[in-house]
Amino acid sequence: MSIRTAQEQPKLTAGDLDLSAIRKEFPILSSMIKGQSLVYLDNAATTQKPTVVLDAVQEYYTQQNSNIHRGVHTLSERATASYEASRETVRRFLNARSTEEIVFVRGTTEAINLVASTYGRSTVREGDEILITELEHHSNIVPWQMLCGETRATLKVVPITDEGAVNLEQFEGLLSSRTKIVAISHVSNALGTVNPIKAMVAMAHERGIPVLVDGAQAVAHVEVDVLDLDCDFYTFSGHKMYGPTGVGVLYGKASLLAGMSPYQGGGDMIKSVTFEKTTYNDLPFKFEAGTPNIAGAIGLGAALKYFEALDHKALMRHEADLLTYATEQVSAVPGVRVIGTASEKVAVLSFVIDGIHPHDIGTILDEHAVAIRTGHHCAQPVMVRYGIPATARASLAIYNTREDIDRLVAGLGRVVEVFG
Ligand code: C6P
Repeated sequence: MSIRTAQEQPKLTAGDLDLSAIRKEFPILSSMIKGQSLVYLDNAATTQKPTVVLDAVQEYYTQQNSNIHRGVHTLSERATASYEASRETVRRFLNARSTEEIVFVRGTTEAINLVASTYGRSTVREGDEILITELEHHSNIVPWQMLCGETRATLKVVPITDEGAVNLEQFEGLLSSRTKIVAISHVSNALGTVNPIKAMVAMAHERGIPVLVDGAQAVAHVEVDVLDLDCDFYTFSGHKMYGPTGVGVLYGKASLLAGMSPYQGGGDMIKSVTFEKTTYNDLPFKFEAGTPNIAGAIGLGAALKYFEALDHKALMRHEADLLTYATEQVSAVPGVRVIGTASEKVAVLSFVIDGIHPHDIGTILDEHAVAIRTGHHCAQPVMVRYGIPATARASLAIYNTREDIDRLVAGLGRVVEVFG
């Protein structure tokens, strides 16, 4: 990997934002791929990491490396303090009431499986229903399907419109006395649609139904306040939020978490063990069996602090401007059809080009050092809804620029020349 020096980078701004300064925080963005500077537009799959996150992980391993909640020695105390400080950072970021409500997990997928396996198994019975939407990621479909298989409950699905929005009337119509949990994405990874979570939670709560929100694609792009949303569970992954892989968060209302059985058994989730009986630890430790991803949690804390310090209004304006620009420019390429045109959408531009397979689009773009994702994006029901096997997806982050979009569009021009 060769790195261009900062002096060689052109100064980039967007409104009041100094994009050059932001980009300098992310070392990998200076990479050269196949002799050209990298254009990274696969942020919905995973975001790049700023130096502060890389440093926090390195600092943990070089100055604190030790197990947590166990040792009385100095390193263990330091590591425990850093890990628990990250939990407080997550609490503040989500505006949760207490750190008891913040469980560190491997990521969104594990968080949803945890809720389905514990809360789900204890509350869902034969004849009950679980309500999801047509735009869910597999991680917010399969755990509920597995639960339905075990309990003989039924998975109900709210359809989406041609634009890719959830129809609220149909959503409300599908809530019934049989519905035991609603599980919905805040933002769709395949379409970019932002769901009106607050209104959906209110509708479910009127009928006493708890709501889990899959926030994997939301946290880096929209403001999340779990008290304001009033959702019962909120999940996200560190790696889509400028943090490390292998760490994520389950927020749950303490009143619900307290009544749930543990997900896994082992160290850290116990108070005492005899062969006859185990007493479980307090929240949130009851759900953190075994040695957790300590470095990951510390890195995630650093990522959230980095993100919190940025000018959010300016960033949201910048991302919205980029999405509009990208949509206009990409739509002008011959044969392009944008998939997902909901009025409320962020950061994701999914599209197909007549007669050209999305994998061919991705391969040619890679020749031009433009990284996008192609495929079904682990949202196969969305592809079925639109009658397509796959899309090409460009997804944005705070460090992307209009120049990145221009490189994408130039690459698409080449795709059309080769395959069109
Ligand atoms: N979407 C994408 O390219 P994990 O893998 O557990 O960190 O996140 C799973 C997940 C759950 N919900 C949504 C809405 C998601 O977008 C994802 C991950 C990636 O779109 C990888 S498939």
